[in-house]
Amino acid sequence: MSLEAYSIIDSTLREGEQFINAQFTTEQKMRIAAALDEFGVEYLELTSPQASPGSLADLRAIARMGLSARVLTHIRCHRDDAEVALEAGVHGVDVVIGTSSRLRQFSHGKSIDEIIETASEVLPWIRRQCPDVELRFSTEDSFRSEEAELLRVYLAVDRLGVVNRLGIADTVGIASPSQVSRLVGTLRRLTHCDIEFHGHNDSGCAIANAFAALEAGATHIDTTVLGIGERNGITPLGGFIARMYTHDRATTQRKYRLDRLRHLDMMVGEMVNVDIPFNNYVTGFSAFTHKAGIHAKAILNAPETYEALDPHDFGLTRYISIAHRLTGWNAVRARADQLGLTLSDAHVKALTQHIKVLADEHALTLDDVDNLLRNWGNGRKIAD
Ligand code: HCA
Ligand code: CU
Repeated sequence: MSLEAYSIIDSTLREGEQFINAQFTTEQKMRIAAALDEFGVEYLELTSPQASPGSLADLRAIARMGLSARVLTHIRCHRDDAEVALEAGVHGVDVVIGTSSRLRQFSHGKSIDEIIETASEVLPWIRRQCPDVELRFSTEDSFRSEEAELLRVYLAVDRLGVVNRLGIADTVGIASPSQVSRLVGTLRRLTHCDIEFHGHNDSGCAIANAFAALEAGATHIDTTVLGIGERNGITPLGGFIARMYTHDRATTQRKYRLDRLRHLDMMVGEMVNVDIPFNNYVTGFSAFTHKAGIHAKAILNAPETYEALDPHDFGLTRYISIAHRLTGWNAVRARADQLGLTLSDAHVKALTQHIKVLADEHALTLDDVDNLLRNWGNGRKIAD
């Protein structure tokens, strides 16, 4: 299945701002916006201008940057919010309202009929004010909402004929890929709108759910850099990109500047004071490391044997570790070649056995192995 015509809505400047450690300055927000734009995301979603005076000023500043990415802001289903948002000069507004019984009871207190009534008043009003604005309507906690009620809301909104996109939100990160697929498929069949998916990662399905949404016909996926957001966040941009690359490498490379991913992860990680996890998609320190002798041999012959992602496409390099008991002679030979040493196969094989014995006794470093290689390479076989 070809998945090319989707857009990324990066919400680092909205959902990401809800991450516990995030406290972006205006200058930091502008740097994030510029870096995401350079990477090639199609949209940036920013915090509601109603949140604080600074949020309004930052929204205005970023809307005026003249980026290729379209600037959206995220607002409640209120006329007041919409009015301020439209005055800020955004390309689009992402309107959200909670539909689960919990949110209806504990958040805004509205019944389903009242939600439909509010949406039927606010959305056409926005459209009248701004005929060209991109308008999205989303339900919060879509997957813990009663399905019949949820559909009643979406169908009523679709019938208004003023909305470009319907959003689905897995607000507490409990949906499975098959649930996402079913709901997106249903909306595809029953409505005329584009479909956006926003998925939290509480139970580890955020990337799989985003992919399932696309396969079922979604057109827009929400991400944040490193996945930052409320609690443990949403679909991470890098992980989503890794997924799309393994699905269709050429399209992913055409759409996005993959070599900018590391800069984005590092920059945002620094701003929110977190290290990039060792096993992070693409940019984790072990993402392109290889250890076992059997792996190393195949990697040296044909890297794709054990690499679904080519590090060079992301401006990165692979690392083959040789200083351990699982090492193999092909990898040791490659290191000798790197160091410009001439050793016979018999020598390399004997040295590899020697390394294994040493590594059983104590941890070795690459320097230790390099010294052994140099000594053996010079014809001086040292004792230990
Ligand atoms: C929020 C909730 C939200 C909204 C998602 C959306 C969620 O923090 O306001 O507008 O699609 O996860 O439900 O982020
Ligand atoms: Cu969210």
